[in-house]
Amino acid sequence: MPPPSLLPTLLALLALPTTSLAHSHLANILINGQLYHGFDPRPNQSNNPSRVGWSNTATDDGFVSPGNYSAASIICHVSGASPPAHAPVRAGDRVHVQWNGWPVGHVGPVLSYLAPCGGLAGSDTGCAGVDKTALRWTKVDDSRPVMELKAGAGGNGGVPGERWATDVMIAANNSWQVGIPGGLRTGPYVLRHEAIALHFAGKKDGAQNYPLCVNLWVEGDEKQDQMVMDGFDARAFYKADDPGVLLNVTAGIKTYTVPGPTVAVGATPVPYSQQIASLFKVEGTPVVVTRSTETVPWTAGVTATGAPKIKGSEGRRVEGRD
Ligand SMILES: [Cu+2]
Repeated sequence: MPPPSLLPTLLALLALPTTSLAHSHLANILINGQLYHGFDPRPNQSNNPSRVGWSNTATDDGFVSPGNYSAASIICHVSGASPPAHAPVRAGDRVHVQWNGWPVGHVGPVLSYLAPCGGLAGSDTGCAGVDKTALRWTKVDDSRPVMELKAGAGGNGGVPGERWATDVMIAANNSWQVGIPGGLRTGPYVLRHEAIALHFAGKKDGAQNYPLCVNLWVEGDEKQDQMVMDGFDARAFYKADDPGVLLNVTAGIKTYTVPGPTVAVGATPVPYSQQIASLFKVEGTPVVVTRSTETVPWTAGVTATGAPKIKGSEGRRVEGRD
């Protein structure tokens, strides 16, 4: 505990929007009480080989700018690359993703998209083997209303504490629950979870997108009607002058226009009132995909991405038991 005289200074520092400090990444993925690992891009971090979070080269824990909205870095962050492992989840479950903290000043929407990997070239290793530019996305959550004006706050909307989606996320221990639609069919999917920080969005190219990807293996419920998936290319989601990414949030705004596609029919976003912190109970066992349609539990000897082809076979080697 610091001396009382220092406290106001420390609190003021915490509230400052920072340019180079205190960005973030997805650290943990929690599903039904089980923990799966995200990816920490900062230098000298040891990342779990069985992580389900895609790697990236944003070593400053930073963001993608509007100037790169049509570049590959907007798909799954800078040089995003799939790990071999996938976190198992049932259609209809909730996936709880947790950031490594979130700065109070970084207000904005929290968005989630899913893309199936099944059927794409390379999907014999699930999402590990596919070309990310071939992924086609369906929006499953746009955190609407994104900003909920506090009653009696005088209409000074836009500032931290006015119940932006990011305020709700911070209150839930920097986490967000993503509803996995009950109508998904069985197979490998990439979850693209994205927060957009708007504290500098009043100037062109000032918004900060944090698009982080996670591999899931969804067990579908065949009794459910199958959801119709959309086919959006992430490089066409946003434009630098969209009203949801080029706006001054400190100016007292009353409405906010969510950027990107609309949420798909059949999606099951989790409302603010149900966004709660959750704790993991045990470490989960991710799976690797074999023969496109089946999985095996992760083992220490698993190799998938870039593994040499088995001689005389078109199939990739997806597991190696030493
Ligand atoms: Cu930041």
